Amino acid sequence: MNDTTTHHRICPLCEACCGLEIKVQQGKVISIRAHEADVFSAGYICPKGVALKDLHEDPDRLRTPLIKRNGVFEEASWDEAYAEIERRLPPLMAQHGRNATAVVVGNPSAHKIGLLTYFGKLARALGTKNVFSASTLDQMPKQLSSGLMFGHWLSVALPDIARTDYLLVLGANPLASNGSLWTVPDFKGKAKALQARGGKLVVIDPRRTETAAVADAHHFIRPNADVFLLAAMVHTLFAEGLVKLGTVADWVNGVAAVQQAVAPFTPEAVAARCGIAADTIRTLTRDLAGAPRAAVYARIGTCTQEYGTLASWLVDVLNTLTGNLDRAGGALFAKSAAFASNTAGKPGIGKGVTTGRHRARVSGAPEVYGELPITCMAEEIETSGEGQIRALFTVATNPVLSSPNGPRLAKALDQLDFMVSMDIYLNETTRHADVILPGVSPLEDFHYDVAFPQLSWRNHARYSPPVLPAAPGQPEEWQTLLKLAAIAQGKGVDIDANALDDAQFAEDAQRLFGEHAGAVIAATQGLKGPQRTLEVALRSGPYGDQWGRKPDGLTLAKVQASNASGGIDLGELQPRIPEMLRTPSGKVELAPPSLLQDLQRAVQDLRGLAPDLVIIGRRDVRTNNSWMHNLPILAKGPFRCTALVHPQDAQRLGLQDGALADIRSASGQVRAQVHVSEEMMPGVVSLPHGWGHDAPGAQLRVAAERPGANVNALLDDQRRDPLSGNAVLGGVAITMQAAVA
Ligand SMILES: Nc1nc2c(c(=O)[nH]1)N[C@H]1C(S)=C(S)[C@@H](COP(=O)(O)OP(=O)(O)OC[C@H]3O[C@@H](n4cnc5c(=O)[nH]c(N)nc54)[C@H](O)[C@@H]3O)O[C@H]1N2
Ligand SMILES: Nc1nc2c(c(=O)[nH]1)N[C@H]1C(S)=C(S)[C@@H](COP(=O)(O)OP(=O)(O)OC[C@H]3O[C@@H](n4cnc5c(=O)[nH]c(N)nc54)[C@H](O)[C@@H]3O)O[C@H]1N2
Ligand code: SF4
Ligand SMILES: [Mo]
Repeated sequence: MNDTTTHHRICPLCEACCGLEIKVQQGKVISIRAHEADVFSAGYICPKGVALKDLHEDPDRLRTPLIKRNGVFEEASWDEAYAEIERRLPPLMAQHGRNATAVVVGNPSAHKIGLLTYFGKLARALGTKNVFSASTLDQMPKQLSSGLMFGHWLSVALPDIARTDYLLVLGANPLASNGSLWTVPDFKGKAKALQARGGKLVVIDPRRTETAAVADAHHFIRPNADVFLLAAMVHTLFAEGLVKLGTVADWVNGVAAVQQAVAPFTPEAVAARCGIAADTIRTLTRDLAGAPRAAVYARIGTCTQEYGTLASWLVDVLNTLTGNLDRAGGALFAKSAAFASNTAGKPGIGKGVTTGRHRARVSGAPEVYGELPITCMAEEIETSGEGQIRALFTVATNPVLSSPNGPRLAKALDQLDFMVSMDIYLNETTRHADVILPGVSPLEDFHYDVAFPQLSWRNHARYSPPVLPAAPGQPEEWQTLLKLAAIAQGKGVDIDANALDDAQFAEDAQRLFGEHAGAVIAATQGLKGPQRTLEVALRSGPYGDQWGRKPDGLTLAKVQASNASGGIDLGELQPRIPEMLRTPSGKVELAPPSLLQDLQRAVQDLRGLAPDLVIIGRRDVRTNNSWMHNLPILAKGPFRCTALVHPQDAQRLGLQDGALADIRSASGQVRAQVHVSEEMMPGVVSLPHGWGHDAPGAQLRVAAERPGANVNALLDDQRRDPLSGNAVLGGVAITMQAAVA
């Protein structure tokens, strides 16, 4: 009897969001391959997609809540776990106040609709200003520069790779990472097509990466120098009369202010700082300005540095001043079918963004989009006084490995009075918790992507039903979040998450739809949780059926029905200025005052000397941040946590290929295996993050066999981009010497 069923789901493991075809027999996954008919990813997949089977079956993946009693984790029922939280949290809040609690949310939450749309309810119920996330280890600089320029943090200008003639990439390696803040499955195929049309791909990176290897040109840059290079390129545009605004000319404020601000950044003034010759900077600028259609794209390497927001801003200044903003083949904005703030409210104008509405207690770092820098978390736990963090919720995050000075944070976590982790593993971070609440495996969860269609190379709507049923009694993660929120609000543990959700939905409907609220509630009968939220977002969204007024428009049922045929394609990105702007002026703000002011820091630093030897990070296609080293299919093969060192550096430091070396910084020390590599810029060492799986008490049996070194033990939690609060993850001075046993 052939009882095989075929399912289609998008992959939740990275931002590329590839469509998968999953075959199941007798409740077991028998194969995972690319979904050829997927309208968005068109049959692309990387090795990680296949690993969803290993993730689902991983014996170390938690399926039952754990409660720590006398220092030892014991399996518990959900009722027991909630009761333990009810026993400990409300008294603590009553005694020490709301700001004694904190919540931190991590990367996988962006890939689970239940976590993403319900996490805020827990944060609001706690009522604390101590809200942290992996965003301040990652993309906050781009969110801030986009917010300041275009009025909303998810209005990110995306290269139109299918039509461009010239793509300049800085500090990103999409061949390994599959793209970020740019959902672009099969970057390699698209880059090849660009080259086949006669276009050019140019990469700026301190390492000759996999992406650089397929590019038409690659230039090394000193880590942390992108702001200087980009400012010099903008300077050159003005100096050589290459500025043209193109179709957005009537919608741009601040061109003259930018010209004045970049005056000190001549190519000659920045060349040594960047490690790039002045003539090369001029040529890069002329090529960019001269290409019929061009786009500049930059990611992690440019965000996770001291000038992260400035570099992110200057990328879009270049896009704008070369006439490439908001035109086909340039940098365009997606128009997402659901959840996009730049399709909601009054078109063309908005409140813009404000930061610093409150500040971190110890460092004084400003709030950005409601968050404080994650690197402030340890000191906020350690430092006594009003507002000291005593209770922490972690949601899908592993900051002990992911965040600078992880060892300090690990110690701080032990100082907490109470810690709850929503996570699927007992790992380096969650081992410090008092209660661990496991989430469903992605294969047991329905999904619709909230964030990534707002960042996609093409517009689309795809729905993923659950592939396998969840175990009986296993709540969905949004239900867990609602239960925790209810406990924090003193509503007790007995309250039913679904009833709570109904009540909150009724309130939301009243706020959003006023007199039509009753009709919306009636129209969404039978739906609950994020599925109901999704139905509302789709029907009210820019392609929606507007609750029947546009009968051809999208509804949840229509998107669901397209699942087997690969989803709904909503076409190429289109120009959207001015309609998508949400700035108070209704213009693109090319020269936000806070950025011009911060640029003075870079002016002061123009003559700054870069350290001799610095460390940066990297990604490998078979790993994902800190948590996929336990999956056998990905863990096998060559050891990936190696320190890449240029041959000249290896020679001068007496380091041997394959041997161990001690790497020291002002913050810490690790021992790592050396790999001598011509790929590196001399003076720069590359060590990937997410490793260091040797913490006692973690339950990651495969990962523990080859734990690797934690690069974040070398990084300083006090170094941040001051505007966005983003951590500095590269360009940090180190010394290296051969290890003596
Ligand atoms: N040095 C250095 N550090 C870095 C970076 C770098 O480039 N260099 N990159 C940074 C970046 S970009 C990011 S995004 C951060 C990521 O940092 P984190 O937010 O810590 O993300 P992960 O390392 O992916 O850890 C994910 C956690 O979620 C858990 N998890 C996985 N799936 C689920 C699920 O379905 N439900 C629940 N509840 N939990 C789940 C995992 O067990 C793990 O504990 O790391 C940052 N750290
Ligand atoms: N396989 C895999 N895919 C992933 C992840 C993963 O861990 N593994 N993580 C996911 C996550 S959370 C994210 S945010 C994305 C990130 O996606 P990407 O931004 O593409 O990240 P990386 O591959 O780390 O590429 C960053 C590049 O910046 C370079 N770099 C370092 N410092 C500098 C600098 O100062 N200037 C310049 N110009 N370059 C510099 C590094 O050498 C590296 O090549 O990847 C996602 N996809
Ligand atoms: S590139 Fe790989 S990990 Fe990323 S979504 Fe596609 S299959 Fe999943
Ligand atoms: Mo990330």
